[in-house]
Formats: sequence, structure tokens, C-alpha cells
Amino acid sequence: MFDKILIANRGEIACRVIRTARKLGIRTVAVYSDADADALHVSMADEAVHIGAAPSRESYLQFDRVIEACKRTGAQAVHPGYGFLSENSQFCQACDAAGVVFIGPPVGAIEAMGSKSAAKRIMEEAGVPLVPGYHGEDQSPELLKKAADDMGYPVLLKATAGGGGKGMRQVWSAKDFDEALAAARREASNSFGDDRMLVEKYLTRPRHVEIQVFCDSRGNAVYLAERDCSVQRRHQKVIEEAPAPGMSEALRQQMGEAAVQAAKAIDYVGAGTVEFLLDEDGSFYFMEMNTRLQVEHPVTEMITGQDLVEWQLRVAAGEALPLAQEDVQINGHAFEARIYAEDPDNDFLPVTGTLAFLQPPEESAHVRVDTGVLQGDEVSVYYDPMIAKLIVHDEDRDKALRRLARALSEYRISGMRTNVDFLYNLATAEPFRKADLDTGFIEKHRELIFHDSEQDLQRGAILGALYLVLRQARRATVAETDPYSPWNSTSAWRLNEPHAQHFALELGGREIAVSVEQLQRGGSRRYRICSGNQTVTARGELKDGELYADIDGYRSRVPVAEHDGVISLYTEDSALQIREVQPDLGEADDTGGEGALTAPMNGTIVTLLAQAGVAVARGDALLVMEAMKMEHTIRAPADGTVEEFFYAPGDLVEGGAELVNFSPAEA
Ligand code: MV4
Repeated sequence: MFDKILIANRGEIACRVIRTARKLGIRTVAVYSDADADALHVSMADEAVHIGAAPSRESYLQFDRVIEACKRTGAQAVHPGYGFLSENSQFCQACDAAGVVFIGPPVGAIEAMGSKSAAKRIMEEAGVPLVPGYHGEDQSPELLKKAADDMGYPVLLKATAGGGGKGMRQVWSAKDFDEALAAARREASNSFGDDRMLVEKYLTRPRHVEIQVFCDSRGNAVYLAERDCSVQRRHQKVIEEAPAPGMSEALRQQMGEAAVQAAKAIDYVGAGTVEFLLDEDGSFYFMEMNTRLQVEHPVTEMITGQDLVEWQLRVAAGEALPLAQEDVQINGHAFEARIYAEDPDNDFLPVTGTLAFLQPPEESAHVRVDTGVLQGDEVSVYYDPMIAKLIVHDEDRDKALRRLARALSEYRISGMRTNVDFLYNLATAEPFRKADLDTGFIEKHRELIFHDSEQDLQRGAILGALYLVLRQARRATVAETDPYSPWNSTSAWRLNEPHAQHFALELGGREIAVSVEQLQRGGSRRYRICSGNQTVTARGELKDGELYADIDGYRSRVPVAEHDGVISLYTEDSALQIREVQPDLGEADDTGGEGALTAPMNGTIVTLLAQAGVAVARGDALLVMEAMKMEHTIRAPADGTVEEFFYAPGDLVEGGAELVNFSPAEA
């Protein structure tokens, strides 16, 4: 076994490999870019070598520097993780030439699977089932059209040089074929510089089921059950599970043996994944083979009880596979959800920023969190925006799914948008619970999954407004000298009028109006809160970073985090990111000089909500004035202090009159 290995990767997979190496008593060397100098994987490793600037092409893909780092540190082997150099045959060759063991398959296997069409030909010869179709060299339109007519429509045109869903075009009838072929060729030529096509029978509701295979250098090969990865968005896996729902032992054996056959056809060694399309009638067809450890390998680990990185290390060191096929056991069910810094309301575009608040669910025998980041870390533009993989296991699918939903509801992240709510909606969607899976799942159930209903938003706004008035009250109390002084009143009380505060809250990409009326002062404050068509009676308390809310008698404890003006409320079924919409006070120079705030129009001062000389936060209500039968809350434009109020409650003010002398906090 190795004494020292180098991990040529970063993030969660680097941390994950280091954990197993440490378990086996193997010393570890990390490599890092400028952007990862303080990254978790660097601090976890025994040694670390800087290999270049932040962009991957200037660091993690610089395989000469990686090999140089192996030589410099005496690392005997290199684990490539996934992505980066993990399927780079040149890197594999360079390792061989340098006498560094590449923890993965031989270079010939990587090359054989590098071309989708070459891979299909190899599998065909090995007797691995392929989707009925044509993938020959003769590319004449007449021959391709005849192949399509013979197999029957719909068919799928796939660019030979394509992959990952790129360069695919459905053709539903013979009359559309010629035009579709011409268009697919133009697209393939533009995208890949290669317009060769293959034609396949189009499977209308396939599932993506992949088999984990493992081969050692002594001719042994096993399959470690399967994973269902059908829930994808734009060919990116979102939630994976093992075993595949509804998989019979017979079908598992058939697919497993086909996968082992595929691996043997290319003299495979190490961890590999054979991807199949599983049709509704139980037919399965080879799609591609990945010559690396997959992101989703933990679900296989959870149901088999095996550490696949340990298997990789043992096999790379020349040992035999730890288990024979008859010893492979499957226990229970596992899910993996990929937690990403991305904005579901903005087409899932990656977001960057600081993980201001990061509280994963508590780990246990049932809950595992594979991550490469800690609270306070940056999610940068340079790399995949993965925050973590959340893996759960239990004795059956229903129990495991309940654990997934709960763990997602306990995953608390603020400082940037994430896909956690989207994952929660997915995990709790009835069709997902019923395992009604196919590769079109997300599109088909879009309404269910993206359901920020008006009701949800209003409930979120009500909770947000309760938090804000309680926060106000606490600030006033903290500052109080005389608890009954009108200057400390936060009830917006005024003579002969119901006293209400109005908030405009931004959440779920919408602006929601909420009004809060205090029903009684002092003691345990009660409020009437209205938003849209919902009116509730609420009371609450802020304690130890949590909002104890009682909304119409329903009590809940809601963890809260605030960062950069964003309030994150972690309710049972979602993480609400709420921002108070600031009134447009114009540019700083429109407020009559440094710090002064002016009356937006003629009106009457209703109440002062801050105290001169007491620090306030950006967005805190300073005073309320009434104009044109509307209340206007004047808020702090920044963190700072009210030096002086120029008016008192009841005063009439003209539009444009200076109301407050405000001093922003030191930058
Ligand atoms: C297919 C197919 C239906 N019929 N081939 C998508 C990318 C590549 N992995 C192969 N893909 C597909 N090939 C035939 N003959 C449907 C897909 C497909 C898909 C496959 C697996 C996982 C997700 C997918 C999403 C869309 C389409």
C-alpha cells in the first residue's frame, strides 16, 4: 500500500479522498491554486503544493506541475478525483512515464471510452445491448434516412462528436427527416467541427440507470448495484439514488453482467460506471462508460457499506478486489442531493459570494455531508459552484426520502442563493415519492417543483415582518432608559388611530407588502399582521438566533441569520431569503447633504422609531410620517447613528424638509 498520495483535485472530492487516505494511514499531499490557498482540502492534507493561478487551466489542469509536485513530495500515486484530469489520457501517460501510479484505469481504457461512437462499436462487439440504430461511417443522407425508416419513428439524430445531450435532435416522422438531418449537421459542424451523425430509435420515457463496476489488475470484476440518476436538469444530475426504484434482482443481474462485460472489453482496472438507458419495458441500452469515480458514488457506498476510494487505493496498489460478486450486499436505500450556489429564479445561473452562514444538518449513520467549504469561505467564479453533497440512507426508500427532506430543511445557508429549496420541493413532490421517474421528470413536474405560491410568499412575508418588529422592539429595549418613554415606543402608536407599520419585503423574486399593527404594548407583544388576503394574529420572541413564532396559535421555532441586509429564515420547508425594500431615497446627494433625510412630500410626523445617539443598522426604521393617507417609513440609508431629529410626532413638514441628521458609521 502507498505511504503517500497526491490528490490532483479540490473541493469536496479532495476532502473526501483525504478522509479515506487518513483512515488507511496514508499521508496526503494537496495541490491548490491562488484562489484555494485557504481551502479546506489544503488544511486537511499533510502537505500542500501551490500549482498556479485561480483559473483551472493555469493550475489544476497543469499536469506537468502536478507530476512535479508528486516528485517534490515523494507522492507515489495520484488520485485525480473527478473532472479536471480524471479522464485525461495524456495525464495518465505522463504519470506512467514519471513512475507515479495513476489511481484509475489504464490509459488504453480511457482512450477507448473517449469517443462515444468508438465506445458504442466496442460495446456492440462485446455483446452489450445498444439502442437500435445506425452509427456507421457511411453518412449519405439516403442511407441515414433508410435506417430511420427501417427502425421506425420517432428517431434521435445524435452528433457523433457530441455528448451530454449536445447535438441531439428528435425526428417524429419521415417527412421531417431530411430537413432535421440538414439542421442537425449544421449545428454539429458549428459546435464540434464534425457533422457525422448516428441515428437511434428515440426512447420517449427512458430512465438513466448506471452500474458501478470495479475491476482489479488480477482479472477480477464485480458490479456494485446500480444508481438511478434520471432526475437531471439540462443533463446535470440533481438527485441520485441507489438502488434504482423497482429494479428486480433479475434485471439488476442482467445489467450488472452487461456492465462487467463492457469493462472487460476494454481491459478495465479500477472504479468505472457504465451508463444505460432503461426503457419502460425493462429493455436497457448502453449509453456511455465513465472511466473515473463518479460524483454520486456515495449512494453506492451507503447501500453496500463499502468505501470505494479505499477500493481504488487497494486496487491501484495491486491488491485484489475486497469482495467477490457473491459477497456484495445491498442494504436499504440512499439518496444524494447536490447543493449548489445557483439561483433557481434566474435559470439556475451559478452565483458567487461569501458563505456568510453555513450550517449543514447534523451528520449521523443516516446523514452524510461531503463538502469542501466552511462558513466564511468564498464561492468563486473559477470552479464548479458545488457547496456540498447531502447523502442520506435508511432501510427503505420512503424512510430515506423522509430523511432527505428533513436534512434539506435543516441545511441553512445564507450569503447567496442556493438550490436547497428547489431540492426540497423535488424531494417532497408526490411523483418523486411515488418514484415516477424518467429523464424528463423535472420538466414534467415543473409547476410542482417551482411552486413559490402566492400563499407561500405571503406566509414568508408575515414571518419576515414579525421578525422585523421583534428586532425593532429588541433594539429599542436594549437602548431603553425609560421603558415607557414615547421615544422608545416601537408600536407606531398614535392618538385615536390604529397604529400600524408597513413593510415592503422582497422574497422569492417578488415584492410583498405587509402591515403590522401592535395589538397590545409591553409584555408579550401581540400583533395583527396582514399580507395580501392573509391576516393573522401573531406573537413572538427572538432568542439565541431563533425566532419563536406563534402565528394564529401555530407555534414554530425558526432559525434566523442576517447578512448584508438579507434575512434568512429557515422554516420547516424552505429557507426564506428576505430583504426589506428600501424606499427610493435617491442618491446620497439628493438627501440635502451628508446624512440628512428629507420628507418625500408634505405630511405629518407620526412617530420616531430610533433614538438620537443610538446606533442603527442600514434599513432600520427611523421615523414614520403620514402623507396622502399613506404612511411612509423613513429608514437608515446605512449603518450609523441619528445625530438629531428635526421634528417631533404631530409636526407638519413640507416635502423636501430635512427630517433627520444621520451620520453613517465609519466605513
Ligand atoms: C437518448 C434518449 C432517448 N433515446 N437516446 C442524453 C445525453 C446522453 N447521455 C444521452 N441522452 C439521451 N439519449 C435515445 N435513443 C434520451 C437521452 C436523454 C437523457 C439521457 C440520460 C439522462 C438524462 C437525459 C436527458 C435528456 C435526454
